[in-house]
Amino acid sequence: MKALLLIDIQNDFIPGGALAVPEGEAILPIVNALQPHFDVVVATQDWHPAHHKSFASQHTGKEVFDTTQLNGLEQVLWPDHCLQGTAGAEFSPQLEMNRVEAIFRKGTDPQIDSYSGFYDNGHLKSTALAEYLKGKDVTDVYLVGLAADFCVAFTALDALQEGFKTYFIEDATRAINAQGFEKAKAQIMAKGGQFIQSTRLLS
Ligand code: VGL
Ligand code: ZN
Repeated sequence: MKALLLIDIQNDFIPGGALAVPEGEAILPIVNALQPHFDVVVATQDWHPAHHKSFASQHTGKEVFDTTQLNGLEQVLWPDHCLQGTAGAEFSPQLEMNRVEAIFRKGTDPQIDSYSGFYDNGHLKSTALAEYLKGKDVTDVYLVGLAADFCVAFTALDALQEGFKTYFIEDATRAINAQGFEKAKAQIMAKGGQFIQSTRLLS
């Protein structure tokens, strides 16, 4: 079985949002067109409480996009984004949601950041996404969403580690940083992940 994972397609990651990914809106028609080609469609949702430790606002003397250490891991400090219950945390109104059968929220622990849909950055806690997909006999996962170099990339690495055949639909993602994306891409390919274009699935 094949699953399409919609990663963090939320207002805050789209131009106009708090942590806008350049051209983030361009993926929406592609993501919507892809959905009917899959057995299972699930979504992840970045869902932070106020005062989340990934926010630069919580670290005196630090600016947005500075880095710090958090629980022994390097942490980029972000603008406040995807606050629980706010419009920025909602899925884009242009995202087709009827086929989405489950939503996995992440980043809910104020002390721990969570890019991947499967685990937090330190692999301390699971979202149960892997078990959910395995319970549906999913063997292949296809990734779309925002941002290519953070949440989509981390989800791809965890999917590979969980033993899923992993496809990164490159034109259905956009990155915050092009160089960061190239680095992540090399890492994912080295672990067996494949990068494809949506046209391969849509024709
Ligand atoms: C993301 C930074 C912080 C993402 C989430 O969805 O890629 N990036 N939180
Ligand atoms: Zn976040």
